Amino acid sequence: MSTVRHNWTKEEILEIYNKPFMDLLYEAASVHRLHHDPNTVQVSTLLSIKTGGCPEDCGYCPQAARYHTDIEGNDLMSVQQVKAQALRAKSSGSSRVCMGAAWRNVKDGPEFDQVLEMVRTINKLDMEVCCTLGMVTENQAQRLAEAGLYAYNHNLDSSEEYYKEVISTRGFKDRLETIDNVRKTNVTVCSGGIIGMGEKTEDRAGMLVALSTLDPQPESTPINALVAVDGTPLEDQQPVSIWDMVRMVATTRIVLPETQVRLSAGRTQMSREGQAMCFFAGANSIFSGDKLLTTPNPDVNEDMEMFKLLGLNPQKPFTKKVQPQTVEASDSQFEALGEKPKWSRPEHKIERNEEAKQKAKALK
Ligand code: SAM
Ligand code: DTB
Ligand code: SF4
Repeated sequence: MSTVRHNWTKEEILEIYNKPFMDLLYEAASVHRLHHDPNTVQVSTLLSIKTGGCPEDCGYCPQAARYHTDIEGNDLMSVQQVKAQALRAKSSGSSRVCMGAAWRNVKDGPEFDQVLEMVRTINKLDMEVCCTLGMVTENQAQRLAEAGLYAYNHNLDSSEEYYKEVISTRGFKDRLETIDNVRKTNVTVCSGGIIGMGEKTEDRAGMLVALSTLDPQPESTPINALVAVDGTPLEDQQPVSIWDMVRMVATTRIVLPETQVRLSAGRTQMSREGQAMCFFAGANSIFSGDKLLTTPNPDVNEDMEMFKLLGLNPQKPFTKKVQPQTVEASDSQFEALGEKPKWSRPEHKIERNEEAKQKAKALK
């Protein structure tokens, strides 16, 4: 019988998060060992296939067009460019490629068709393919599934309450709806969030309530520590302490026992000792490659040295679920519907987001 619980309360999760550190670590490591090989860590490579110029106002994000950040924007990459990057990632020991686009949502048309071809191409390299393209409809999720997509990343990012303090251009419910649309296909769900945005411990627990009560729970959960980028509304946030990071990873492991918990943004601020504590507490995946989407990440060789030092082995692709079959575009059963879904635009004002926007205007 499965021991996965879908009825966690915020109080229960807070009690776990606030346990004496050693008790928390011991409990998380015990849960981890019941469900996973503790010496295997999945290695996933991020690829920003379309960078910058995003219409959304996510307070943490350097790719939002309205803020003034130093990133270089780029149009959608070609399938050939993506294939070359995927081959590089494969040869460096990565089993998954996660392609990110700075879009609010997917729109049917030539660009989405190009992304579908990227999915087919990488799946044929026998690597797991993940996409994070913003909100998707069920039909779009089915088309991604048919192309051979293994996972779709769509983060809840924080608690429902704190979400409103960070983003005004869409609502928390939209995020849940996209996750639901992905769930209707055989694509696995990757959903997690960010800590260090000024949220309270209650919000971290609230996010874990939202993730753990999903049934089934997400197959993977990235835990990002905010990378505070100059020009974004959250530029002045203090770095997350390693103790908070370990507590968050450990608590996530306990409430999402079967999920792959991924150390995501923020690893450049973490020592090897800190990361080792996270792996002990149940993290079993990393983003590798010297860049995340637009910000730095540890060097691949350094990561491999760390794996050697800790006796960790990279997970082979399709260990958790069989490889999806790729259906060619000409044999597709799902046509583009050209839907224009009414994703919400709450448009409430967030003072610090407005300030960052005004500052950017003044600099232009
Ligand atoms: N545009 C799509 C979306 O927002 O769903 C996909 C790309 S978006 C960059 C993917 C995720 O990256 C966000 O949900 C957030 O969790 C994470 N992220 C973005 N900027 C970050 C930052 N500065 N620090 C930590 N995580 C960040
Ligand atoms: C996730 O949870 N973290 C990744 C991935 N999913 C797409 C992105 C992190 C982005 C960090 C900021 C940047 O590099 O732009
Ligand atoms: Fe756009 Fe995604 Fe960045 Fe938000 S997180 S601004 S939706 S790229």
